[in-house]
Amino acid sequence: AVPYNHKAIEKKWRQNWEKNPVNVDDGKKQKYYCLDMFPYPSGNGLHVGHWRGYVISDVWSRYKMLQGYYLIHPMGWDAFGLPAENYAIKMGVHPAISTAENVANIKRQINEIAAVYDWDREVNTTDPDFYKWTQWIFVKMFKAGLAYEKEFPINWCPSCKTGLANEEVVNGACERCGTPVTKKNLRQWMLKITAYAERLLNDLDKLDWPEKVKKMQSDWIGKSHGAEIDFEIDGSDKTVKVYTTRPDTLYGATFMVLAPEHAMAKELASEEKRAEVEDYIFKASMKSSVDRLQDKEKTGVFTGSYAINPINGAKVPIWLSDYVLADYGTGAIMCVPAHDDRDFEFARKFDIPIIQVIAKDGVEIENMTEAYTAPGIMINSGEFNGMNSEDAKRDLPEMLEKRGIGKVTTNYKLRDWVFSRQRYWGEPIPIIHCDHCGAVPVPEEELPLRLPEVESYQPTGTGESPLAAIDEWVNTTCPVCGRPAKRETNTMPQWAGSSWYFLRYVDSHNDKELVSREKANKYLPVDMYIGGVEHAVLHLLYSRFYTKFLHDIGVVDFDEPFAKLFNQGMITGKNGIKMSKSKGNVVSPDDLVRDYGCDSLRMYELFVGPPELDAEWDDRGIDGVYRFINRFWTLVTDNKDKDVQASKEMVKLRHRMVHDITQRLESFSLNTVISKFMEYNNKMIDLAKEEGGIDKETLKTAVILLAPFAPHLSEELWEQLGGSSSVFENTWPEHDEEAMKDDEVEVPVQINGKTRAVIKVPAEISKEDAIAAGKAAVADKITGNIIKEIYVPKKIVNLVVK
Ligand code: ANZ
Ligand code: ZN
Repeated sequence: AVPYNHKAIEKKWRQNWEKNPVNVDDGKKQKYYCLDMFPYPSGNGLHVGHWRGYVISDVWSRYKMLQGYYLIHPMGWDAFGLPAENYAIKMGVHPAISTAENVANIKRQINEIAAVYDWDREVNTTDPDFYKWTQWIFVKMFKAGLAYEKEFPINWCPSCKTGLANEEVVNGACERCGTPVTKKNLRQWMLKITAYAERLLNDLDKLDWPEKVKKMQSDWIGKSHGAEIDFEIDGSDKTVKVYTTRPDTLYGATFMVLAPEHAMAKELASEEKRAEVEDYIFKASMKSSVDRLQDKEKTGVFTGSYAINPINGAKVPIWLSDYVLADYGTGAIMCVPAHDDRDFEFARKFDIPIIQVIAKDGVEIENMTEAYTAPGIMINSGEFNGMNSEDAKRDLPEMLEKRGIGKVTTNYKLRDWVFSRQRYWGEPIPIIHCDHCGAVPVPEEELPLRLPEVESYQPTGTGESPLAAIDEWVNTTCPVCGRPAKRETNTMPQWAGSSWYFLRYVDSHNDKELVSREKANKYLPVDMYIGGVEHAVLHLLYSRFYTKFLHDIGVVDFDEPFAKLFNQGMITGKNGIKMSKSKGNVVSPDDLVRDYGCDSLRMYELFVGPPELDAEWDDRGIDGVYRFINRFWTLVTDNKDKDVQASKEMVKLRHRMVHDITQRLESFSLNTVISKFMEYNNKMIDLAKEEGGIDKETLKTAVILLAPFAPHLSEELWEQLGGSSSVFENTWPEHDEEAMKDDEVEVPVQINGKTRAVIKVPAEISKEDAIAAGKAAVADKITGNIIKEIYVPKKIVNLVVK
């Protein structure tokens, strides 16, 4: 037989697919939209880790194609952002040029995977035809009151010299460069994602997503129920509002803490405390968020003022401390050291009284060494004594509301989205500032507002983007009153384009609309979204917000973008270290493709482990997959011309193979699909030997089952088996439960040579199972100890009893 030659076969079928695309919309098929998270076209190229996600999504896509769907399986480029700009600063190359080079390079590398991407749908977020719509969405949000300006201390990366969203700060450091993030007071464009908090939370129920990701989103949205309680300031007619989720502990509030940024922080300072308070406020403002988060030791300053606990009239000192965040709740808290860890620590350090109001098992704890945070029975709480604290927690807010000292509230951790960047390589925010008319959007018909050329990409560090230096661009006229006006010079964050790109794929050449309603309804939403889990609270939340907004303004009819989500694990280098150029542990796919072929590498990418888990890469393992492919090749090519009738055994094997492969595919257990293939391949080889060959239908079935995984090989073998068109024109094989069953045989069960019963068992039953079935059938007839058990396959079970 002709040996397997991956080079020739893969070349042949690539050319063939180009001429005769296998995924076509005949208008009758149902659609299936399988989406990859589109890549950032970096200059580093693809390594075997990048392959994994693309292979997983392609296998799934080809499987869906074989199930008869018309596939939406697009690819594009998330190409705005800091790396291209940093490269421009270093090398002096315009980001548009380096981006185009990188795109061309990565596209070539992605094509090596042989995924069925529909390149006609390709999008690039830096293409004016694309960002026209990114800007259009912004204008619509502005008109809907969801985009607004605000000056406040934002997260600031001193190295990238730009503001960052909360989501871009990881453990207090810049997500991009790892530099500790500080605060800077800047005018920002904000998107009011908080207006969608409740829907973003509730609609998680609709989604077939990993529970882990849903939990991360709901924690990020962070809804909590509690009360706002007013504390009067002693000797003043002013009050301070606190937010608490534990109103049941109100009697135990022995002090109050305000965030240093709280509006009343300064005025609460008494004469003798003023200098100390101002010093503390200043120091807190200089502290980076890392320090604030990581400080082990609590710090604080007493303001010299007191508040009145509204429930019992107790006078409690008011402190400032940076463990209270300015932008959560009311920025002020009532402190209950007996029942809150942070308050306990603070009270211990500054010698503030601790009053226990919840008793553990009904008894007061003597000499508390730590806060008691669990529920219990209320004590030292006047009229509430003896009540269960959980009941009080539920009922108290309403009671306080009735007495006019509080209000039932819910709070969200989710903040509005800081949407401006002081950088060059992003979509210009389409706003014009007019002294008379305020912020005015660029008229929709004038979009796209093109990013102008600049001389220097260097961030200015003054809080203005490099665009601010281009006078001819900045100076314009107001679209409303025609007076001289200035353009907004901030650009959008990288997330802007990726928040909606999946919509554009289904109508990527439309120059009239973002997407036509007809196409949107026909092809969207996305059925399966595949990508890394690192996007759980960033991109995946923003996309949901954008989709809901576009739904609300009537652009699309659905309000969730991604019905199903799959997060693949990472491929790591030795010892689980992330593959990256900087770590020097990158494995390039090129040599492997050259030596083993694309099909082998595709299968090996899956074989390395459960797709949802991280897997350590080891080149050597690919040999096993390559051997399997060769053995399968030989099996098919050796047997394709024999005219063999399928035996009952072979039919059974075929149906079981269809069943096992399909079931594992359906449950996304793609690594075990590969091992099942190996197992069935061996079984087919053995049976073919026994029976002098293997029937065509079994061979064809195996070739179709393998097609999503090894498409070139399958096409070639399909052709050799006499198939007239592509293997992907077939429909996915179905199994027949009846045909999968083992034959049954009747077996006499003897005790000491005497037949006592007859059992029906599968012909291929194991010895243990046959004897167990035999024993059960004659259980009431066994009178002594069994000293020997015999099973002659398909003939007899004999028990020797003494
Ligand atoms: C009194 C109390 C007693 C509290 C007790 C807790 C335990 P979540 O669940 O995260 O919403 N808090 C409120 N605003 C804060 C802010 N701006 N910065 C820091 N902490 C703040 O937490 C709400 C609880 O966190 C609130 O309930 C408040 O402390 C604190 F035994 O009030 B609690
Ligand atoms: Zn004007």
